[in-house]
Amino acid sequence: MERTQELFKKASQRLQELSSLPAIREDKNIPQMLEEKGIERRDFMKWAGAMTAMLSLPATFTPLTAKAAELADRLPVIWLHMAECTGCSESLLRTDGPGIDSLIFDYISLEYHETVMAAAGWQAEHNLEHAIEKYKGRYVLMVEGGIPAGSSEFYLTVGPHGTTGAEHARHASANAAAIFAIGSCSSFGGVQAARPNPTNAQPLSKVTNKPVINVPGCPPSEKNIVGNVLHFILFGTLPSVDAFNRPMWAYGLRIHDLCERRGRFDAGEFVQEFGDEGAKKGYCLYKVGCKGPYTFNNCSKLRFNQHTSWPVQAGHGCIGCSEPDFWDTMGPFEEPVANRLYATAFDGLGADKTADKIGITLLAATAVGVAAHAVLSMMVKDKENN
Ligand code: FSX
Ligand code: SF4
Ligand code: F3S
Repeated sequence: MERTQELFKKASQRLQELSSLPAIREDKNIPQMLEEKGIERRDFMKWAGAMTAMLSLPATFTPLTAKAAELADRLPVIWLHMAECTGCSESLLRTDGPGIDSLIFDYISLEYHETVMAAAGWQAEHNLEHAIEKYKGRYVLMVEGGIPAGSSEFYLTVGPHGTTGAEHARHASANAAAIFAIGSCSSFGGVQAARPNPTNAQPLSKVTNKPVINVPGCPPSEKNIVGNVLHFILFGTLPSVDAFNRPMWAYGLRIHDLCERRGRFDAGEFVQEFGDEGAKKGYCLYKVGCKGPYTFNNCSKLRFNQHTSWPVQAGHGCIGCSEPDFWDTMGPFEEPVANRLYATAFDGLGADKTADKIGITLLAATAVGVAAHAVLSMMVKDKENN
């Protein structure tokens, strides 16, 4: 209890301090902007309540989360793009009816976001320098995409001076208050870094020597992106993280732990092939390749597009997109991993035969979570060496 009170006091003080900083715009603030967009106070508070729960904070923190969202324009966001598909930005900004998350984000990242800003060329470069200078030491840097690091960094250049992606990211990192690698590409290298990684794409954490919080997923949900900003506004510190520098509040549990099909898994009810009777009945997708038992993320709880759906709900297994090197370690995406675990790591038992066996062995293999991922990586490496 005392600890909660302390945290509450700390966050209140922090918000007090932030409110004395100048806002991005003089003529308007976030509550006004939301009102103009037709968001009612009641809905805003409901949203703040949901975000509070998502950040694993007690419900009493809801007014603070609401205040943090209203003060988001004190810590503007600079968002850089490297080698990627822009799916992370899409995840956040292109929901059919913009939610509170995307409205706030849009508002605070107007200073510099290469996809959504109007400027191009020299003007864009000027805007970036201007934003870095103006908000020195207090902007939040978000970087999307893997970063080619050479034989030549010139696989990726940005803007009229031909600045390399790596230089660009290092330069913007130098004066950031907090740095987030958005998406699996920026967190771990992503599809660019998949073998044979022709551009030697690297995660952001290998390019800058400043601390980087990873927010993986290909793409991550809008909630995981905005939740990180809110957390930083509330506490001014980086969240507690797992072994891969992912915030525990978002990546602390496996997809499998909260999956709506988990009862089917436990009962041994599996889709055998796409389109069969089991698929129509919503059976577990493990046998058609679901990697939920090996993947740490909150998709099964929070879903995407304002909580509408997520891969397993849509009928396809999780492909493990928030795990390091998932392109190399999680494939084939429509075959169960246990086929390989049985056949190799577990002494040649052969492919999974019965549903019971899958359940028992899989649970044993995933009880240690991260270790399961290590087993997969090891197997891929072994395969390559042989
Ligand atoms: Fe794409 Fe972002 Fe995947 Fe990567 O997402 S959705 S390739 S994580 O960097 O744009
Ligand atoms: Fe859900 Fe996949 Fe686990 Fe089945 S294996 S319960 S579909 S996460
Ligand atoms: Fe990715 Fe699996 Fe979620 S594929 S989006 S981590 S369900």
